[in-house]
Amino acid sequence: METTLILVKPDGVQRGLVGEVIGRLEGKGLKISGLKMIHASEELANKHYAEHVGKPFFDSLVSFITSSPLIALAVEGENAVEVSRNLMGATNPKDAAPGTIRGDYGLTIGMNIIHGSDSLESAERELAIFFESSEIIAYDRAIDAWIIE
Ligand code: DAT
Ligand code: MG
Repeated sequence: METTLILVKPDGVQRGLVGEVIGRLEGKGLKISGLKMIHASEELANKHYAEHVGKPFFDSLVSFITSSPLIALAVEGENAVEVSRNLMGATNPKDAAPGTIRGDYGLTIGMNIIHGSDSLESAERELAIFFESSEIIAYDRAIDAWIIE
């Protein structure tokens, strides 16, 4: 079973899309195993976006993600990384398919509502940035008997 890091970015929180995003993840059958609101510091943002250091959009990315609170989620399920990336849609909302979160709610690349880890290795690294291990909680859901074969 995989666990991935999802962020509802500051634009998603400001626009009141937290429930919508969580609803889509839950509706798909994924399970929330951790959840918190954070107003990210520059230090945390630099760590999270380390792979983008030096890119032309890095400074604006850090200033956006630290501009207002975000919601961090640990999301668990079979193929959770790939499944949640598919729910998110393409990085640039203008190219994201309708029916995806970015396709339905985003307009420009700098404000694309949601982050999701892009691999299991990224998920492990990013989850450790946002959550203590004790904040990711293992529990059973009765409904999983009707979601997972
Ligand atoms: P994703 O969020 O789909 O994993 P990414 O990891 O390549 O995309 O980039 C991280 C974020 O940086 C992305 O959600 C929005 C921003 N970004 C990426 N490419 C950009 C670009 N060319 N111009 C401006 N912002 C960009
Ligand atoms: Mg990425």
